[in-house]
Amino acid sequence: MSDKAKAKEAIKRLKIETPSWAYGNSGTRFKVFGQPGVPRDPFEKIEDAAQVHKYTGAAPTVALHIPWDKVEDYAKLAKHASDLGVKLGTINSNTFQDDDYKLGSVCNPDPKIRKKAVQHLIDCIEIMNITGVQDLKLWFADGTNYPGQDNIADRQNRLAESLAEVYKHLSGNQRMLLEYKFFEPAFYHTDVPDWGTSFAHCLQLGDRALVCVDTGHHAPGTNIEYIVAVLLRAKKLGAFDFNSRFYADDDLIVGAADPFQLFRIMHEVNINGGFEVGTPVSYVLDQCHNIEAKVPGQIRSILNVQEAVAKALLVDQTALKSAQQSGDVLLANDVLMDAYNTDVRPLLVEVRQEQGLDGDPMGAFKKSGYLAKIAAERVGGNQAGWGA
Ligand code: PSV
Ligand code: MN
Repeated sequence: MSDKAKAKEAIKRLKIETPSWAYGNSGTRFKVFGQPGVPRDPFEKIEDAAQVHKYTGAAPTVALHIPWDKVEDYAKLAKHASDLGVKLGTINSNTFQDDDYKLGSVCNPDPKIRKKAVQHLIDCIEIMNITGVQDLKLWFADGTNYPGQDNIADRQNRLAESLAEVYKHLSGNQRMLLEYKFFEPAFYHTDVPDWGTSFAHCLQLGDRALVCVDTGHHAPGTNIEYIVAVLLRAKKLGAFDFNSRFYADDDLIVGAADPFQLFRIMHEVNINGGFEVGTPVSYVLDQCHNIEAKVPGQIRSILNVQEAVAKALLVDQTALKSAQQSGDVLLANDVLMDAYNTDVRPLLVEVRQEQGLDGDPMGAFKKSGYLAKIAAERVGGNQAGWGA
C-alpha cells in the first residue's frame, strides 16, 4: 500500500465522539446566549449529533453528561441513538453542581459528601451497564481557593480512596478515564492538576484506569505532545478531550487557536501507535459553541481533527528517521514541516467520496436546511443548557 493509501485507510477508521453538551446552550459566567432550535432534551441532542455523523461519517458516538442527560429509561435513549445511526458514548460524571460540593466532592473533608460523590460515580457505571458504554470519564472540580484551606496530601489520600472504591465496580471492558486540569473552579490548588497526578493515581488503580488529556487544560506554552508521547509509551493514554484555548479553558473549536499544536500532537499519536487498529485511545470533542451554530460547529471540529491527522499520517517516516539518526537537525525539522504544509483538503475530499459522503460536509449540511427545520419545530419547552 502506498503512503497515501495507508493515510486514507487510517482516516476512514478514525472515529471522533461528540459531546451532548455541545448541542445545548452554553456561555460564560457573563451570559448564556440561547439559539433557535436548541434541543430540549437528551433525545433531541442525539438527533443533532446524528446529523454530524451523517455528514462526516466520523462521529458515530455521543458522550453523555450525568445528570444533564438524565432520563428515565437509558435503554430507550440507546435505542433512539441506534435508530438514528449513532450510539451512546462516554459517560461523563458531574460532581460539581451540587451545593454539597462547595469544598469538593471525592476529596471533600466530610466523609458523607465523599460517599455521595462516590455513589454518583457508581450510578454512572450502572448507566454504562445498561447501555453497554465502555468509558466513565472523571473530571473533578475539587481543589482549594486559599493556602491553608485544607491539607493537600490528605486530599490526595481521600481521592485515592474514593477512586479505588469506584474502580472496584468496573467490569467487562469498562474503563475509568481520569482527566486533569490545572485550575478552575478552584484557584489556589486543584486536586488533579496535571498529567503526573492523574498518571500516578491511574498506575496505582490498575489497567482499567487511564489518563484523559483535555487539550484546553494546560498552562500556556505547555508541550502537550510531550505528555502524549510519554503517556502512550506507558500505555496510559485513554482518551483525548479536544478543544482549543487562547487564554483559559475556552472550549473553542479544536484546531482553531493553534492548528500547528494539534498537528504536533497528532504526529506523536501516530508515531506511538495511537491510530493503529485496536488502539485504546478514544478521540472525543469537549467543546461549547457559545456564539456560533452548534451542529456546524461540531462538523467543523471533526474536519479540523481530520486535517491534523491527515498531515501527521503524511509525514515521511523513513526520511524523518534517517535525518534523526544522522543528526541532521534541519532536515528532520524540514520533513515534519513539509507534511504540516501539505494541503490535505483534496485528499480528505477523496476519502469522503470513497465513503459515499459529500466531499464538503459543511456545505452539504448548510444546504440540507436542518437548522431552519429545528428552529421551526423545536418551539416551546426549555432549551437544554448547563445544568439541564
Ligand atoms: C470542565 O473543564 C470540563 O470542560 C471538563 O473538561 C470535562 O471534561 C467537561 O467539563 C465536562 O464535565
Ligand atoms: Mn474535558
